[in-house]
Amino acid sequence: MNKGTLALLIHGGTENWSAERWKRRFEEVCADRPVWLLGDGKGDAAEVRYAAVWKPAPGELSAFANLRVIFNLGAGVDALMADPSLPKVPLVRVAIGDLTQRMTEYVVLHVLMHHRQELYLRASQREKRWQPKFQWPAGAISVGIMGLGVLGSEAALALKRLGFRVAGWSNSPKKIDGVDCFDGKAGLDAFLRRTDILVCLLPLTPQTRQILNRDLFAKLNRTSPLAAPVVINAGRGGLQNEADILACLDDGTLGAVSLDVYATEPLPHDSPFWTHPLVVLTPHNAADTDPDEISRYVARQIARFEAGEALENVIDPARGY
Ligand code: NDP
Ligand code: OXD
Repeated sequence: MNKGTLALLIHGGTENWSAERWKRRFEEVCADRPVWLLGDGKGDAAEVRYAAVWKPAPGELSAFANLRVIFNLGAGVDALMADPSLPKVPLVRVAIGDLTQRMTEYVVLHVLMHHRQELYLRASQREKRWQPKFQWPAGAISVGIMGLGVLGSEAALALKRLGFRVAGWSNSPKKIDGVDCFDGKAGLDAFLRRTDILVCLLPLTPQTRQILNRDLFAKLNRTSPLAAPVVINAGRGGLQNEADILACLDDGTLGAVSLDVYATEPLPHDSPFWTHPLVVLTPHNAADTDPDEISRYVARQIARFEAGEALENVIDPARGY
């Protein structure tokens, strides 16, 4: 029997994420089924049962009338959810240890960077200035994580182990050992009030768009042991109001930011973020996941599906994540 074709819809990406590289990987891990790269012109759209996608063009997936499952090759599905023609089949996202571990590294790195006054110390080095400032212990600093899902909960535990006071905020109530958990609109202000370093690991949905704005920044701990609160965003650029970030850095509402994601990516050359002394910028690589692991994960999900088992990490279309 002809196994359902897996179609790959891959756009953009680095050499390691190129369409051809993905095709070779999937041919290896799905050796018993045809793997069709959209654009190579050889496949029959009616035979396609599965699609693995990275930044597909809006409408592209609607070409497959017999599609059963869509696999997004990343964790965030906001771009797919914005496509009104997205086929109404299960949409599976990536949630694997390799990605989580890399995001935890990013969060720990940037929390420590701000806690240990790295911006000040690097500037001192450039100016040959031997002038250490008082250093608070980790236990004096409250880190607040927006989003206590796969990524946020793991980062929370790692920060807890380093001695920080850690809180988190999510949609539904959570219980995580040693982490103060807040939820819903009603819990947001209390969560912000105690937060010195805010880490955002939310998905981008209509409810969270531009949630990182001046009103929210003004509610962070105004008596922070850090000179002013710090924001770290590795969720999505659409979560942040970029004009507000710049204005709040300039008037002291915020002390510094670390940004991995932006409203427009790649970040335009004329963005003030590139040169702002209080911005630590990375090019959306907080969790640059191993593609071999991702292709094996997708192959495992297809095997589960065909064995009649439940798919894992399926998006809830009503919630949008
Ligand atoms: P999850 O779906 O596991 O977790 C999302 C969390 O956000 C959940 O705790 C959820 O609450 C909470 N949440 C969602 N909406 C709201 C809301 N309106 N109010 C309060 N809390 C809310 O996602 P992941 O942890 O796997 O990933 C999070 C995001 O990180 C991705 O969507 C993606 O955008 C981004 N990402 C960025 C990467 C990068 O390299 N920069 C790499 C990978 C992901 P609840 O638990 O109650 O549902
Ligand atoms: C993702 C990402 O969503 O890379 O996985 O941002």
